[in-house]
Amino acid sequence: MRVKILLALCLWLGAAVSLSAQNLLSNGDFEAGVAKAWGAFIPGESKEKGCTLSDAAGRVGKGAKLQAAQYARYGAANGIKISSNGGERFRLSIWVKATSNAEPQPQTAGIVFRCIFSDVAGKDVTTAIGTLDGKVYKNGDKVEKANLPLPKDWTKMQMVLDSPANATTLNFTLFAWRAKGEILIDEASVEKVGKEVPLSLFQ
Ligand SMILES: [Ca+2]
Repeated sequence: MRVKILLALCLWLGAAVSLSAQNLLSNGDFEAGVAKAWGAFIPGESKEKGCTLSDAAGRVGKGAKLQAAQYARYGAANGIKISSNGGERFRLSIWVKATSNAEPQPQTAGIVFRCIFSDVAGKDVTTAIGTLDGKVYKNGDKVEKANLPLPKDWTKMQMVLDSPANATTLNFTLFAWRAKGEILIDEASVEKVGKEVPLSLFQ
């Protein structure tokens, strides 16, 4: 009897493990500290705006904090190597929360979630930009006109994308998109999923 229960438990645990897809992003949960696998992406226009990426309390355990003294576009970046054959489906997600001192520049997206597939030479093949209302855009032009409030509670942002042929890297960046103050991030994930998972529709 005891053996049967043990066997049933092993089968149940095995099924549970195979059902939950593997997170391909190194240190996606930030438990090893933001210095491992993550880097601050601060474009030239934001260099003088006091932008930093540092450790902070997360939604679960440790997380990270984006902080800017002035309205700035900058982010936290990570990435994975992928097959150049294309056609692999990935689900990307991250949790975000704006602190009480965070403020978006009026008429901007506040926070965006960007995926760039790039080739072996580092050239962008496909770009996708997700906004807080769940929409996904092919470039940043429309994002500039979005007018979205920052989330005061932990909020999940997600995209499902197919990798294009010739892309060898999936670049994952969570941006403060012209916001100042502190934005918390945690539980970033990139999973390979089946074709039954619906793709994000581009605007
Ligand atoms: Ca965490």
